Amino acid sequence: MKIAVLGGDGFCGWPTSLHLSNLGHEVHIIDNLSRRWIDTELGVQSLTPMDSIQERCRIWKEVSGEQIHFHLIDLAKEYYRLRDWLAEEKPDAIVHFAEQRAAPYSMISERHKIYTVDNNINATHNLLVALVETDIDAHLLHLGTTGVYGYSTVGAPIPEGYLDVTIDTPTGPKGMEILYPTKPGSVYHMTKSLDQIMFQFYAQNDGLRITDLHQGIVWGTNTDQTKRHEQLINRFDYDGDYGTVLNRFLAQAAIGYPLTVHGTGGQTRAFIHIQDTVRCIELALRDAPESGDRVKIFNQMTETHRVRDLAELVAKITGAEIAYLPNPRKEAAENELIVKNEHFLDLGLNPVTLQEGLLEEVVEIAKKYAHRIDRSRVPAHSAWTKEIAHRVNHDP
Ligand code: NAD
Ligand code: USQ
Repeated sequence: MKIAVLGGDGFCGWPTSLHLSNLGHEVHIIDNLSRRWIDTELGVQSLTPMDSIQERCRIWKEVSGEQIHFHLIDLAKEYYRLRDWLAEEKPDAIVHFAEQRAAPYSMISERHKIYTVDNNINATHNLLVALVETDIDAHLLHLGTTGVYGYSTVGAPIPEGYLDVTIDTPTGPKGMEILYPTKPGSVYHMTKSLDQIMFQFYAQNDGLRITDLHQGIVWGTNTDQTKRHEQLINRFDYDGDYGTVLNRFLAQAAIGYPLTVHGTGGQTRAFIHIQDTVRCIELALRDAPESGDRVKIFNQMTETHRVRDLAELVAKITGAEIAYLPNPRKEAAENELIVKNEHFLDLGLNPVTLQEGLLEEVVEIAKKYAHRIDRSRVPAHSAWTKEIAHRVNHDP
């Protein structure tokens, strides 16, 4: 297939591009490199040294013989370039990673809230309009988040996107299926909730073929393909805005920084290893919906863990200390979480688990590049409300 990977320079997009190229697909990365500019804005860098996207593609050609094409396009701001590119190249499938993905970044200030909404909503909507205008019938796979469900689920398992409900009507109770009600916990998660409505509309109105993957927190660094050359190494965010919890703990352990647990660490979240992310994309590409189908929604996660349990696990492996800090976020202090993921298991996913020693591999990566960590960029400063900001920054 000819596959466009939107956001293919990012943490999930780069290993996905390599994985799909390795399977023999013709891969085109579209990216505006905004994530690299955000590193500059924040004064941070990936723990792992990342080459330019052009250099990464050159090395991949040397290693594999396969060409990955790169196109510098801003999906949110350059609608006509995007439309013309799609009309000319006519990809069979489009994998859409190209959004501002950090919840803390989306809550830093009014500018960051507005940027996140403008960028994410316009990128997704421009893409949908361009698909309608060009009539190319490509299968669109979007990376959504398990966070759209919220974390107050009264202990009931979260289904894959849709909820069966019974409603009282004058002629008696009637059953119907609805999109699972969203309860986003940040401006970033709110944009993913809005994406869902746009997908529902364009699938129903224009017959677009869409799969929305509700992905958990991705951990790990490398995949089979990124390991093939030092310069193919994946991005690894450790800073307080972009670093996700498990990878942050691993980087912190590598420099002897007490593990930064927010609150009691009673938050339970869904997780998936980066190797399984790329495999899930491959599986979902093979299971495309037909025109006229409802949006397919898969929960792309393999395990759930409580934050303090992860901290204890990392502390046990590495000897790190744990620090329980005031929580800069507005979120439930403790929650249960059960997430259904039968779709991917049925399609043949054989998940990588935390217990398989892979944690140690990541610890080794964190140790190898520990000299690149700026300790002052480890704490998370972005607070969800002015009151929380006051409490976090002024209370002893
Ligand atoms: P990332 O920030 O590393 O990569 C996103 C890429 O998209 C970057 O290269 C960026 O430059 C590009 N991009 C952003 N806006 C763009 C625009 N307007 N035009 C063109 N390119 C643009 O993020 P990631 O961790 O790879 O996440 C990818 C997707 O997966 C996101 O949509 C995110 O919401 C979702 N996701 C990520 C995780 C995770 O733990 N990393 C978990 C669940 C879901
Ligand atoms: N946390 C800590 N200490 C830290 C960092 C985080 O205790 O140093 C806690 C947070 O308070 C939160 C949990 O760990 O309760 C998860 O935080 P996170 O930053 O790892 O994940 P999150 O903000 O939810 O966002 C990440 C990705 C996002 C994706 C989402 C999937 O950045 O793109 O959509 O995971 S999900 O969590 O399912 O919504």
